[in-house]
Amino acid sequence: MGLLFSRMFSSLFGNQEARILVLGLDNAGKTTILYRLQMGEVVSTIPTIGFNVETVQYNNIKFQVWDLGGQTSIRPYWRCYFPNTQAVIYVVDSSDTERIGIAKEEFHSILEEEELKGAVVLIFANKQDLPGALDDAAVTEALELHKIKSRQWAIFKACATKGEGLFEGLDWLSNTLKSGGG
Ligand SMILES: Nc1nc2c(ncn2[C@@H]2O[C@H](COP(=O)(O)OP(=O)(O)O)[C@@H](O)[C@H]2O)c(=O)[nH]1
Ligand SMILES: [Mg+2]
Repeated sequence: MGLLFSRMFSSLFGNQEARILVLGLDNAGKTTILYRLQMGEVVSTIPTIGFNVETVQYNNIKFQVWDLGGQTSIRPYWRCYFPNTQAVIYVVDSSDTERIGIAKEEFHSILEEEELKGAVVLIFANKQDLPGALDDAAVTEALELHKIKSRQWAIFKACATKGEGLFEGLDWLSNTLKSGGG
């Protein structure tokens, strides 16, 4: 599957530096997705300010992951990672109905960031295999995705542990970026 994903993203941005952020609450399945992509070595760094960032560099594209929620004092430092971001992949634990409200708030506050205004948004309604998981329509509702204005977005059901739904989502993303979104 790594080769497949690599092919999708090769030549997407030419030689231009590009960034794709993979965000969501802790336990959503972000790290699992990063490893599933198999696009290279995952490098984990903890900058002095104290949040963990995982990076996979593929050609000129950086995929970077960190957990939203929690400490508000470190948030200003997230901005270091916003420039040149063409896409945000937002991962939701669809079975965590207790925290879906927090997931919604974090989502909308990230989208308000000036430097992310042009970014395309792909949402994974992850953990579809778990009992009680909200489906894509219910996650759309819970995250209030209809409030998204003037940017391209799409939501896909996924099960990261089985690798299901990831291809479909990333295929949409690469096509959208190819056709000039982001
Ligand atoms: N059942 C199920 N578990 C998942 C799925 N995706 C991730 N997990 C599990 O959820 C936990 C948190 O995943 P992780 O990728 O570390 O989440 P992160 O905090 O967002 O990076 C791990 O135990 C994963 O194995 C999924 O689609 N279904
Ligand atoms: Mg993680």
